[in-house]
Amino acid sequence: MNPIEQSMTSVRFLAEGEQLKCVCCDTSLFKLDGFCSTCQAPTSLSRAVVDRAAPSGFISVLGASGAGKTVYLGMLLDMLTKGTRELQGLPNNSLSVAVQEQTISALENRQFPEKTPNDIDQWNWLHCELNVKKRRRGFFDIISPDFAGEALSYELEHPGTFPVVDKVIRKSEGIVFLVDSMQVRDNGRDEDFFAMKLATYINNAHSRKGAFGSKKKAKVKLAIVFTKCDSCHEAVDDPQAFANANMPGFTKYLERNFAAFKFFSASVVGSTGTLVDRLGRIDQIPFHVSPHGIIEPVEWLIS
Ligand SMILES: Nc1nc2c(ncn2[C@@H]2O[C@H](COP(=O)(O)OP(=O)(O)OP(=O)(O)O)[C@@H](O)[C@H]2O)c(=O)[nH]1
Ligand SMILES: [Mg+2]
Repeated sequence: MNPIEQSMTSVRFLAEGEQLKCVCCDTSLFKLDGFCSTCQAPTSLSRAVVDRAAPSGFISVLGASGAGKTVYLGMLLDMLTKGTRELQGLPNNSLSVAVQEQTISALENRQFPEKTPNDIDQWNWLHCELNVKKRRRGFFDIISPDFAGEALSYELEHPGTFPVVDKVIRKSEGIVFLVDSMQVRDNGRDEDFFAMKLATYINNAHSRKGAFGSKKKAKVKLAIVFTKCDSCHEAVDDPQAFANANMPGFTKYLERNFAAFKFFSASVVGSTGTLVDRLGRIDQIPFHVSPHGIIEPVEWLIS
């Protein structure tokens, strides 16, 4: 929008008494469709949150490219929709349904969903109404974008390139931090370094000062989830011990800087096969869907 268009739209909206703020970064929105000019969150999401008038909170799902964010989010939404003993959820916009649909349809066709593109306007944003049976005020909405892992990595190296990452992390009350368990087992130090970089970024976004300027531990809750545990049984029995053994720098950093964190293990499929074509391209084939440990991190975060 050019400056003249923007001021005309602003005048019109102010005249109509309409004032909508971005749910992610609080920028005033002067268009009913499209994306926020600061963080690129879809305007429809902000409108849906205002219309619901229920308490809402960001729970972001972070992790390197290939850690399993899209698969995890899609399966999480599917399980919440079906409902568990403690939680019942309902997707609140078409983008949320798209996350669920892409994952479930792909898995049903013995495929994994496509890699998330780096263009922010192609990301899906999950907005799910939760009915938490144990909470006194039982209704709570959770919001999370399906980030592209490469965009996240780029933002860690060059802060400010993807402002949406910073805005969402600052807004998040809880974070599901996905780590590929197979990569940790086979290539531990690289994962350790990436996880430390991401934890430092989160810590900076949530840093707090105590008395006399001393630094206090960040209050945001971190659920660190080892994904793809169907292929890495070492991480299933005791995820904390697995982390201590394979990601020593990361675990020490968490102990020093975060007030609440817990390790989990998860998988979406029961087993996978590897397909190599004549050109040497490798493809993973999910044999059957058998979710494990998907809901537990979210239950812990909102408890
Ligand atoms: N064995 C196994 N593999 C999985 C599982 N979940 C995901 N994968 C594999 O991990 C790959 C990446 O999963 P995605 O969910 O697309 O990863 P992502 O974090 O969204 O990646 P980006 O979109 O690049 O950020 C999939 O294509 C599968 O090969 C799982 O539960 N078990
Ligand atoms: Mg993805």
